[in-house]
Parts: sequence; C-alpha cells; structure tokens
Amino acid sequence: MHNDNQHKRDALFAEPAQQVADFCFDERVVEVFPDMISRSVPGYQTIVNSLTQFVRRFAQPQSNLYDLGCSLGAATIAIRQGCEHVDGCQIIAVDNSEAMIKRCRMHVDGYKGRTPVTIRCEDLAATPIDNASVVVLNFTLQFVPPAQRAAVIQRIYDGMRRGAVLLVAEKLKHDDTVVDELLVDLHHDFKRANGYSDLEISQKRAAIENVMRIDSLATHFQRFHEAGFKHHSVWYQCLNFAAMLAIK
Ligand code: GEK
Repeated sequence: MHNDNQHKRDALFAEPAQQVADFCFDERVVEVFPDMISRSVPGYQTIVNSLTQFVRRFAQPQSNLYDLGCSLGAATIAIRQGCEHVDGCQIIAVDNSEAMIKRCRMHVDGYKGRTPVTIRCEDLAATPIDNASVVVLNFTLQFVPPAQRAAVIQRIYDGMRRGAVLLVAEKLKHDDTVVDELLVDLHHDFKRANGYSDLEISQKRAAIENVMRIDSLATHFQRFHEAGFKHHSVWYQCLNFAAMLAIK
C-alpha cells in the first residue's frame, strides 16, 4: 500500500504491561496495521499479490466479488486489479471494525479502477452472499467464533456461482505437536528477524490468544467438503500460515 501508513511502525506491545488486554481492531491498530501484518505474517504480500491472478481467472461477467474482513483494503485493491477487464463486476468489502472501514474507504478511493466497490461496516456472518464468482477471506476466518465458522462457509457456498472460487488464508495449527512447536518457533524467529522483541512477541501472543482461534488444515478441508465444494487445496504455505482455495 502506497501511503504514509506504511511507514508507521508497530510498537503496540513494546512496553511491558501489567495485564495484557485482549487484542481488538481499534484506531491504534489501524494506524500501524500495514507494518504489523507485513512483519507478522510470513507470505502476506505474496498472498495478496496472487489474489489478482486468481481473480483474473475466476471473475465472471455480471457477478459479485467479496472481500470479507477487508481491514484497510489491501486484498480489495488486489481483487479490483484482477477484474478490471471483466464486464459488470461489483466488489463488496466488509469489516466489522468501524476504524478499519473509515481508513479502508480512503485507501480504496486512492486507487483508480472501473469496478464499483461497496465498503460496509458489518459482521461478515450477516453479509448476504449472492451471485459470487470470487470470495476472499484473507486471514479473517480465524477471528470468527469457531462455532459460527461452518455456517459462514455454508452461506458463502450457497451464494456462489458454479465454478466460483473461495480463497481462504489462515494461520494453522498442526495436530503433530513436534511440527506445531517447530513452526510456532520458526514464526517467532521470523518476527524477531523483522525487529520484534521477545517482549513484544509474548505480549502480542497473550493479547491474541482469546481472540484468534486457529484450526488445523484437516478442519478447514472437512468444512469445505461438508459445505459442498468439489475441489480444495493449499496453494501457498510459509511456516504455519497457509492460503487455501475451494472451488464450487
Ligand atoms: C488483508 N483481509 O489485509 N466480520 C467482519 N470483519 C471481521 C470479523 C467479522 N465477524 N471478525 C474480524 N474481522 C485483510 C486482513 S485482518 C487479519 C484481515 C489480521 C476483521 C477485523 O476487524 C480485521 O480487520 C480483519 O477481520 C482481520 O488482507 O489482523 O491478522
């Protein structure tokens, strides 16, 4: 993203806290979000850039494209770049953080594009999905309460056209504890190499633990299968972060 935000460094967990509060997507997070996500999520930029390629292949004329949990609109902008030559597309981007949505509107307006984009502040579980050719959940499903996830995926499936794609990127847990501990450790090394201190890493971990509940790959695949998707796969993985696709 090319704006001033990019240069605001995330230091939200740099000072020792008496008690670490649960993480939430408020104004303070919005301020540093692009820096936070790129220094914390291995492969994030590769995944966002690749969305354009997927959209080029899957966007159908006169269809809707959804970015659910859009934050500041990085994926929305990538989606828009992919469908500019497809007639009659419409993008719907939603996030339930008012602070994110306000800044997202500014970001998306800063880019030219002929595809109309509707940006709404709402819970994605309530977003009507209809006539969709592409649906993106880029690191969002992990914040939806686990008990709601199957229903969310089912509603998405029901609102998709035949041949449409669902693109889901998530942090993963591994049932094999040796592998899980190794990948968690390597992820912390990745964060350290990107300038986060041990204190920042441990306080962020404490802040996020009640808010972000991660699934295993087997759980994601089972959910896709049960919703009715004909095909699913991982198309990219870096450490314990993976991008998956599911085709109706
Ligand atoms: C990107 N996709 O840059 N309904 C709507 N939004 C939600 C919900 C919900 N129920 N729960 C959480 N969110 C983006 C990155 S960030 C990932 C997505 C991260 C929103 C939340 O407000 C936040 O903006 C986003 O999901 C998750 O490609 O911070 O690790």
